[in-house]
Amino acid sequence: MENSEDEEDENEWRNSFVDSSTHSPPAAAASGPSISKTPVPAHRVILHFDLDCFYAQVEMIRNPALREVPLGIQQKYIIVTCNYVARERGVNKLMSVTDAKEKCPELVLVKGEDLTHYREMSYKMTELLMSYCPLVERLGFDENFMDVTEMVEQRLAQTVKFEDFSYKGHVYNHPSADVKASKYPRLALGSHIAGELREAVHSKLGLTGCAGIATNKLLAKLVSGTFKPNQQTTLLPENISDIMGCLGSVRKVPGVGHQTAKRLQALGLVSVKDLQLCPLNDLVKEFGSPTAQRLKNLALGVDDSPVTCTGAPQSLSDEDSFKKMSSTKEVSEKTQQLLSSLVERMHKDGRQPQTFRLTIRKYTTTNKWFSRESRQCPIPNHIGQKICSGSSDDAVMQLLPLAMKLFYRMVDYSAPFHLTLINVCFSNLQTRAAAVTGKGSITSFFSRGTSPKKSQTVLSQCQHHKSYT
Ligand code: TTP
Ligand code: MG
Repeated sequence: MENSEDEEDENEWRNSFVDSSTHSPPAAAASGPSISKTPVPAHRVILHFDLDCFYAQVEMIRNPALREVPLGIQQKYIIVTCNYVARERGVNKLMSVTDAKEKCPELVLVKGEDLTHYREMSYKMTELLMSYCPLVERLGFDENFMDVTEMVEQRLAQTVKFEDFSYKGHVYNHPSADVKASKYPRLALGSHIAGELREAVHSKLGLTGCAGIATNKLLAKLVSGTFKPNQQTTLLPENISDIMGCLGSVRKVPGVGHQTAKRLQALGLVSVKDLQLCPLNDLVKEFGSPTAQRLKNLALGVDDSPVTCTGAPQSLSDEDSFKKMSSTKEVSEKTQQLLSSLVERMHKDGRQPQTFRLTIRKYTTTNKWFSRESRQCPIPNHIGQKICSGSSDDAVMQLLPLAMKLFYRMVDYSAPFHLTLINVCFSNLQTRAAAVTGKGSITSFFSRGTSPKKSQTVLSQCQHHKSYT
């Protein structure tokens, strides 16, 4: 089963650093440093965390016997990830099951279509990071950015002698022992904070991962995977051009998606170097000024975009794809099944959904993956209340006819039809009740079971931090 939440694009499973030319960038990101209107602290220290072989780690925690064997996580016919034992034997992420078995016949496969455990662990990770510093932004399920500038400034004020310590972990393009912490002391302190956080994630959640330490999100993300698994790397300002140059194709730059890369190619710009050297005016003609500047900045490793506190998702959804569904009976059964798990998750969330949306994908030979169609309707209050109160079976039985009505508006069921996907989604999630019960706020989403008082503190810190971005 494939699930998606608002934080994840429905077609791409990761949506931050969205394709620069197809989405309007945030104001701060749109402008280059020279024309930026929002003040950005001069010396930011940004961390990027990326967990190792995430789904496989979760399965290995659930069943430690899997640690010793090559393990692949299977969704349909694809290995979405595999542990590092399997990687040593030639298995890679996104290999077909057939190819993976050929490379490594002893590969153990675990089905990874139900995301419940991955989602739970993913939010635990974000919640743990937020307990150290509230400025945390999620990127997909296993990546988080963190702006630790303030933590660093506090430590800086208390640090007397930098001679006593060096960088923690690797320093990009340097033997780290050779780099003195007195050189870029903020980054050095950031590397120690990253080390402590990775240690906390390991001791409290049992997870290992990589971290990147740099002066902005783009660079922190790029540098974090330099040494894998379970290592960390700091990027010094003097090595920014090295790391950007190493990328080669523009497509490797986070923020340059498929569409942008195609348009850049049409201008003869294929490599990061091409983009760096291209006159800004040529880019402005094709993309308009803000996006042109943003692209140019990205190619140079400049990224003023703030780390934005991730709130609870704006919607919850669940979906499944299949080769062929062609009867209303199957549609009704599948929709009921999807609704059951979605209603359960919505109940745990605590907010009351106001809108229900049904999305289907019809099979077409020309446009196999991008022909989604949706219809939505309001959810009557009495059904919304059933979801909140935990009368899940009742809620599902009353939602199902609504869903089928939406389906009939999209599909003429008197003629043959061929569906390949169904998605059910609750949106417009109301937190009004939350104010009274303490459930359903952004922070209660992360910290269920903690006192509302503590949640509010974290949230107000979060808002406070946001104000400088
Ligand atoms: P990644 O961080 O790309 O991969 P990973 O954490 O498994 O491995 P690495 O050690 O190289 O970081 O993705 C995180 C999880 O997202 C991954 O465990 C499985 C899932 N995933 C998908 O569902 N679809 C995909 O296309 C990819 C690449 C990953
Ligand atoms: Mg990962």
